[in-house]
Amino acid sequence: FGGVTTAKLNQEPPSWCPHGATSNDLSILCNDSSLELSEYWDQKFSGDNDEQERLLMESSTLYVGNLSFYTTKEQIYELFSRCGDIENVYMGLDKIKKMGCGFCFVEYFNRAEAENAMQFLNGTSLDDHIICTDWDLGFREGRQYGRGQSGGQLGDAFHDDFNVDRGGFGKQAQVP
Ligand code: GTA
Repeated sequence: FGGVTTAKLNQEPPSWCPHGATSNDLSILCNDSSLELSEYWDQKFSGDNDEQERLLMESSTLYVGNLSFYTTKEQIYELFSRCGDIENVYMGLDKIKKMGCGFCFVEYFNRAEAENAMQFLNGTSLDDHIICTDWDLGFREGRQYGRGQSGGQLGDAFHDDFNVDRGGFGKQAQVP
């Protein structure tokens, strides 16, 4: 399967991953809690909370986080198409450098395929990164860009561990 690696599990997902299970956790094989909504709420969504919840409950789109900045769209297709037919993949981009910044959205043709991916791919290792999946309310133009001041993901400005594939230490951690 080309660049996809799924066996190496020497990392924990970051604490900010919306769903905490890793592939070491057998509960993801049979526990529907992996399908529950996370606590993530898109602050920039223009509708109200009820509408956001309704969209999440009906969605066939997943947010995928903690990717290496170097993971390609082809690798995402390769891994996520194991769970169903993919309509689109939108790679997350640093809004200044226009380069990968560690997340993407995967749009399936139907909800059942997206549920498969939530159950079986959350916690998988891809490019030596334990990736995390979350329900998403649906891709809109602009959502592919990181919202942090430096151009990347907002959360990357605050992590305090070293991760060269995600830009080293977070910006805040670099401040003496
Ligand atoms: N469906 O979990 C997610 C998710 N995340 C994390 C990002 N997106 C997500 N979508 C779903 N589920 O389209 C989407 C966003 C956007 C794109 C890039 O990815 O909807 P972003 O990561 O740059 O910005 O988004 P976002 O999502 O607005 O940031 P968020 O989640 O509020 O903050 C991320 C983390 O940063 C927080 O959990 C916290 O750990 C840290 N953080 C943020 N602000 C602070 C702060 N002031 N102090 C300390 N830590 C902070």
